[in-house]
Amino acid sequence: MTITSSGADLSTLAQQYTEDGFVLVKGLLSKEEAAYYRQRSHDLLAALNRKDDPTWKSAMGLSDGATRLQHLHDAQFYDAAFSRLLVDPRFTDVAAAVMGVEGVQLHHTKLFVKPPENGSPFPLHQDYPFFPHKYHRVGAAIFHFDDAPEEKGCVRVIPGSHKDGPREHDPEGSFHLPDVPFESATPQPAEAGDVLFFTYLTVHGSGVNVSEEARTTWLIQYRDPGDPPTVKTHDHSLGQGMMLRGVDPTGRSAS
Ligand SMILES: O=C(O)CCC(=O)C(=O)O
Repeated sequence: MTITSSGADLSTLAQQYTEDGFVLVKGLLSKEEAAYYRQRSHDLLAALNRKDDPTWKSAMGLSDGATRLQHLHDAQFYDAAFSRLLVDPRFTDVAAAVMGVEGVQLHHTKLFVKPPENGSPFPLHQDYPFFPHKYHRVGAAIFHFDDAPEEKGCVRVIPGSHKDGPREHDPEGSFHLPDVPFESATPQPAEAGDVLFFTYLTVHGSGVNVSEEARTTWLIQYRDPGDPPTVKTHDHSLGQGMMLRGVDPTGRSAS
């Protein structure tokens, strides 16, 4: 049995991920670390002062009115604190274990702040159509830098949905799954420091932040370096292909 530095048993986490398509690792970061990253996230977004809002058009139907979302791709290219998290063994050991491989490669990262009262939801979707790979060994880890109860628009997943494989998506559309009821996904409330790992085939989304506090998360999309993309897409991400754990057995750099 291998115990992670957060106290979790790696083989149990891997079993859950295989069975359910996701696993919530409690306390992977300490509360102090989460608070530190929360502050850095908000400072970074304030310093950049970007006006673009990545709220999905298809998210409109999930809220009563207009919602807002702040984001930043590839925060590790702006602040070295995020680079350190990328190679932190507490994260990379779990990412390797759940994929059942030694090497973990970076695909991209996304910092999200859902502002209080009207933080944007994400309609249910798979990440697969955005960047399909041959063996589907691609996943996401959502780091929670503050508490994310249901009223803050926590992530929801449909347990076991990854087992049905890639779903039909409208290539011209927004890639959300309008035929899957939002309520069919199970909320995954999390505390500051928890990290939610899920496969890119797992159907997931999240609700509106109707609380009085922002929800702050950092999503790291990782993959098995031995799993090649089948479509050349989403390759603009800075640092894609960087090894986060182990060695790239293919000798191939980012593609
Ligand atoms: O952060 C969330 O609430 C969900 C994000 C998500 O589903 C995505 O970026 O694909």
